[in-house]
Amino acid sequence: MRIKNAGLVLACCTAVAALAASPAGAATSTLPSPSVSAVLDVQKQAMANGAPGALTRIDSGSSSYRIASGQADTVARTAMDADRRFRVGSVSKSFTTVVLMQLAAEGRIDLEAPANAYLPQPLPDDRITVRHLLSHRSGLWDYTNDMFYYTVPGFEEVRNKVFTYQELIDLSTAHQPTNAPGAAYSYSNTNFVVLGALIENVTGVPMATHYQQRILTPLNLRNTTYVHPQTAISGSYAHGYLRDDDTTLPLVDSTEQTVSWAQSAGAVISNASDLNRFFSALVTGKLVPAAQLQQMMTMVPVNADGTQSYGLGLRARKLSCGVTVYGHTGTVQGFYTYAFTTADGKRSMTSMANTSNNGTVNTVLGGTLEAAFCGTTAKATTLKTTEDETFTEDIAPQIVRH
Ligand code: REX
Repeated sequence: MRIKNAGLVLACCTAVAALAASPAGAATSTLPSPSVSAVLDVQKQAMANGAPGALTRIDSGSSSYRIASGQADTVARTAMDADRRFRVGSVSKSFTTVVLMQLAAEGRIDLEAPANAYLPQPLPDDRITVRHLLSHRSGLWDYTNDMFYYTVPGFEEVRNKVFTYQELIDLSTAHQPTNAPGAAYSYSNTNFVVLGALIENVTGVPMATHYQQRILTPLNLRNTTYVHPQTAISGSYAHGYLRDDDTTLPLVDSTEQTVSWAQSAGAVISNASDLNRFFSALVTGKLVPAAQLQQMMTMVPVNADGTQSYGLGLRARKLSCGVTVYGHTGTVQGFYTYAFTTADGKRSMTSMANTSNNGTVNTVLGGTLEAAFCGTTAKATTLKTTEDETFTEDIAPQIVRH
């Protein structure tokens, strides 16, 4: 892969952009060319709404675009760059799904079987299947609703904690389920914590080893690690800055934490280059056999207009230019991530803003999908600036989070 760094520095402000121009004819699909200026516009808007910085990397055919704005570290005043590592949050769910689907292909796990057939300690409802967990249709309550009801106190409470899977599952099953198994989509971290417990119980092998042997080593993802419960991020990384519920208070540096509250649902560390390679490899069949991939990519709409949908550990977004992209989003304290690829894996994009608990920034950052895949600025509706107007499909309608 050829990467040319034009190293454009915006004179006006803290924004720095490093990008490679795509030569004519290099595009490998019929999509419009990515719009670097639209990406920069989104990054600027993310910063105007409170993100210290943002990064985007687009890999399109043989060309790569690396675009960054603002700061990776607000104390050292280090500029953001698109190679930095960060906590990817729920993008980890796609990694966990790959491990699970490989085990399914090996005949060791049946997606239609009750999860209880594989767990060391049974869930309260025998009807919950492995497929229900992978598609967020188990009805298991998301324990993070309580854990992070008060954002910064909730975070500080768990920041250095190490949980067993079972402790997290018990926090969930202390609540009534949100729905009967299979009856509805209700996004819940509990599902992917149960899957971690299930995979480790069936194989006797820790998730860290599965990720390494089944994904990171084969794809040579050298910037991707799963170091739970270590708290530091090694190498070149972006600091994460969590916003308090009292938005007049300063941002909290939330970089260092165990992420034990998420584990197989959200504790992977990576960078944009590796995430692009991961999703491109996934959709082109380099990680799971065709039958399993087809199941992962079979989508059910999860919002009213059908532009957002969920498969198995995989999201899809239908964009304004008609293209559907596949990947995942992530939120972990201090970091918002979008990582998506086209169905043919020929164009991939990862964006990260180094703040969280700021729905406006998360919504704005989603505009990099339009910029990267449609070459356009995001629709006005996705760039609204009040929190009330932001929407995430991840929070069940009956749940109130600060
Ligand atoms: C926990 C709250 C967010 C963070 C969460 N993260 O459930 C999972 C994830 C791992 O990535 N899910 C996202 C905190 C939604 C996804 O799939 O895209 N919020 C924050 C609060 C709110 O504490 N009171 O914003 O950092």
